[in-house]
Amino acid sequence: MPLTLTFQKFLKGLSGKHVLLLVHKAADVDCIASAAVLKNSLNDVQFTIGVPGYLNQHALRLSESMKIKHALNPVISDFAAVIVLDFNTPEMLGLQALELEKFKKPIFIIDHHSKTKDSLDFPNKSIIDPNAVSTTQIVFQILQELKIKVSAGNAVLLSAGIITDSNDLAIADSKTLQTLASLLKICGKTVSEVQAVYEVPQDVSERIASLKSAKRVMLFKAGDFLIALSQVSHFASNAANSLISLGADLVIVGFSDNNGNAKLNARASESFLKKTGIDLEKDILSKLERKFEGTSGGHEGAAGFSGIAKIDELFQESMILIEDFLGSKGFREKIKELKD
Ligand SMILES: [Mn+2]
Repeated sequence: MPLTLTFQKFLKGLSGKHVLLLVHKAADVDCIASAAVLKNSLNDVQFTIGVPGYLNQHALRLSESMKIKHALNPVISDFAAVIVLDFNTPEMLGLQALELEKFKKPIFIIDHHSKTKDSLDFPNKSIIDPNAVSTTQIVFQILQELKIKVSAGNAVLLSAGIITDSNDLAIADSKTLQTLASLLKICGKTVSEVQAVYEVPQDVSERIASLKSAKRVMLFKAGDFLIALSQVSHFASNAANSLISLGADLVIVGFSDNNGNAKLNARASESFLKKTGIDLEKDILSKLERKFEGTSGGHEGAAGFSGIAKIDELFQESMILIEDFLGSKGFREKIKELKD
């Protein structure tokens, strides 16, 4: 049975009703775009786009530039039905997981993530295709099967989901590129014109901070890993991200003022996270609290510390913790400073 028939059947009973298009926590471009396109395309149903928690910065930018209305932390039980988009485990809802698990009215899932043992399972009420690079790719297929015309605006949204979820096309296969080609033809845009719809423009002071942090970088090498430390007083998190894009594996950008108030921002690259299994918050920044007055927060790939300390002392202690961590994981090479 063509995948869309099940969806059509599901929609049939919902005409005129209030249905929630529910995306995952830290909503990304793919899920917001999928929700917006379904809302724009299926006119018989009254849709609300619901976001648990918050949108990531690209999704937020997309929702502003494409005027996508959404409700934060919607009351799930208020709706006649729920369409789950771009996830299939309740855990992806964060604090609202239980609310969905308790929801007894109809639920339909459209997703491209592989199922796990924790996946929600509704026979004949899901389209889960792990071969699709993005949920928007599945949504496009649904619209084609339902013979619903894709407007230029919807083509931009569907393309945006494909581009972001394929890691800027790095993992796009021929089918993905064929789909994208048809969508770009409809909206008459190039890939970079679609990216401009969700990319966040940085103002001049943010860019100055990033460039200064690159100029002031202290670089260390441990085997094939590069660790970068740098100091800027503002926009440290942007600066840390830009040092990662320049090729560092682990970055700590920080600053302390004359009163001894200090802040650190740490970032790790995807490949460093995968190879070492590091959790920046758990393994490094939270351990600074033992030696310095202050608090840390964050998660594996991005974390921060703020407290009372001199920046040099914070850097020094961080490097000791990093060396200990790498040593404990079998990366025994001593960290050496790279001087030019
Ligand atoms: Mn996705």
